[in-house]
Amino acid sequence: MAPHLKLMYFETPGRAEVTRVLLTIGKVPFDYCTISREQWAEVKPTLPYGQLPVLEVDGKQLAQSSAIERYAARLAGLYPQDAWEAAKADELVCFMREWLEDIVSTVFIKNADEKLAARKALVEGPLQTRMTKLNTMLTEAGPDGYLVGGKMTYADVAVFVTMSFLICGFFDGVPRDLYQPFPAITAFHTRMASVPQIRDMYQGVTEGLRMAFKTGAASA
Ligand SMILES: N[C@@H](CCC(=O)N[C@@H](CS)C(=O)NCC(=O)O)C(=O)O
Repeated sequence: MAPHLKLMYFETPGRAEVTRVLLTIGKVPFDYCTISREQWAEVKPTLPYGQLPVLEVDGKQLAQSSAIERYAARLAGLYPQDAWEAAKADELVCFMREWLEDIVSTVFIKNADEKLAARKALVEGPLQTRMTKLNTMLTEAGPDGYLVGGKMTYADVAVFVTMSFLICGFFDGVPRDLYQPFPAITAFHTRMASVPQIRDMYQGVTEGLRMAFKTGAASA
C-alpha cells in the first residue's frame, strides 16, 4: 500500500516546492500542511532539526529538503534508474542549489541598502555566469529536450522551481525579467509551466509569489 504522505512547510514557495511539484507530476497523493507564524513556536521543537520542510511518511519524519526531494522523485518516477544519469541529475540539482543558497544568504543582511547591493552584485556577477551556463545546457538539449537522459527528471523540476522562485518577488532586488536575455531559459520555463500537472497545480493562482510558476512568467 502507498505510504501516507504529509508535507509540512510554510506558506511561501521555498524549500518544499520541488517536492510538491514532483509529487504532483507523479500523481502521488499527499497532504500539504502549511505552518503559520502563530503555530511555528509550538511546531519547531517537534521537528528533527527544528526546521522545515518535513515530510511525514506514515507518521515517520523525514527532514532536509534534498533528502525529501530525492525520495519524492523516486516515488514520482522522476529519479533516473541509471546510476550515471542519477548522478548527473544530482549534479544539476546541486548547481541550482548554489543559485538559491547565494541569494538566501542575503536574507540575513539587516541593512536594506546593503541587502539590495549584495543582491545586485549577485545578479550582475555569479548569476550571469550561471544563467549563461544553463542557457547553453538547455540550448544543447534542444527545444523538446530535457537536461538528463532525454526525458523529464527531478533535475528539470528543480531547475524550473528554482528559476521561478528567484523571480517570484520574495527577494527584493532580483528583477522579474532576469531571464529575458536567455531565450533557452525562458522557453524552458514556459514548457515546464505548460506540463499539464504543473499548469493545473498553479491554475487557480491569481496573485502572489506563485504567479512566477505560471506560463509566461519568465518572459514577462
Ligand atoms: N538544510 C535544511 C534547511 C532548512 C531551512 O533553512 N528551513 C528554514 C525555512 S526555508 C526554516 O525552517 N527556518 C525557520 C527556523 O530555522 O527557525 C533543508 O534544506 O531542509
